Amino acid sequence: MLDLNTYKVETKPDWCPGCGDFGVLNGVTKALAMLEIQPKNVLVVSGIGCSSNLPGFIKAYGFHSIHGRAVAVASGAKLANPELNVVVTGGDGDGYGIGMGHFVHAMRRNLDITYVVMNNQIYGLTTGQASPTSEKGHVTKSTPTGVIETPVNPIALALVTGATYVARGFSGDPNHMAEIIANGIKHKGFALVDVFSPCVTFNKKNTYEWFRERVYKLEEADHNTMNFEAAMRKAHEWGPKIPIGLFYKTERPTYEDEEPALKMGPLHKQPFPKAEDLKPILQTFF
Ligand SMILES: Cc1ncc(C[n+]2csc(CCOP(=O)(O)OP(=O)(O)O)c2C)c(N)n1
Ligand code: SF4
Ligand SMILES: [Mg+2]
Repeated sequence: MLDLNTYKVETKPDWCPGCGDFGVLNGVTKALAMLEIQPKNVLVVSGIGCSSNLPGFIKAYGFHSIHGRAVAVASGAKLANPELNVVVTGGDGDGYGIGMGHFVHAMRRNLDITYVVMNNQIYGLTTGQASPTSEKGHVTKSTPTGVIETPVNPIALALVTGATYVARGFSGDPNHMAEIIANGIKHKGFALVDVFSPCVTFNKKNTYEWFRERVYKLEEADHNTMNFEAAMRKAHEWGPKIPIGLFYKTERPTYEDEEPALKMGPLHKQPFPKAEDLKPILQTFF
């Protein structure tokens, strides 16, 4: 295991004291250290949100992109250099709202990236509007009489869309989360790690205490992570008992494996086409 200081930067996180995202930063850092991945071999990509500030707080390549586009940027980076470990970090609004299209298509493509979503069931950065995962009835700044929509179920969605590693962590248990993230990074294919990461300022409903009373670990519940139907049943458990841990893991070829343009190696190692080689291609546009 590498020293955690390997990934330390001078910039201090600007999150509110107690924000669940501290636990996620800790979990991602520990996962990289456990896998002994050097900062030069990691790219952390985010969108916009409190959670999306994370790449600024970790020593690695980073790309703080635009709202909802983190997975698209990460997909491009992975295709340009499949040797990079690409980790996407962002929020529930970023990934399951405005970024939903990219999220779904990256899963069906089975790109080899790891997506860690700090799911606080609220828009934190914009000061407390309902997000796609806010629970029905939740009174927020944008829903003064309570949310009337059914929330997105990211675990069930990931399962039906083709993610090959589907897991959930909790900021209150960063060591367990680090294991799950490390296994997600090790996994060859799209890994979703949805994390309950409480917003202590704007979500007074889904707090650390609320989760502590409810979460239990699938690893301790005799759950078969290779059984799709069992995973789907667990994905729908939401009430007095809520599972965390690995729901499902399977294997199929990644997008990078099957992309013809990558058969000759990573794009960044292929010779850049000469101007005269591009001419016949450009001619086809006239
Ligand atoms: C195109 C666009 N639309 C809206 C916004 C405003 N905006 C910034 S962050 C955000 C939501 C953040 O919520 P989430 O992704 O859950 O992150 P959190 O702050 O909760 O960590 C919104 C709506 C924006 N920056 N860009
Ligand atoms: S507003 Fe919420 S999500 Fe944003 S830093 Fe504060 S506690 Fe975290
Ligand atoms: Mg959020």
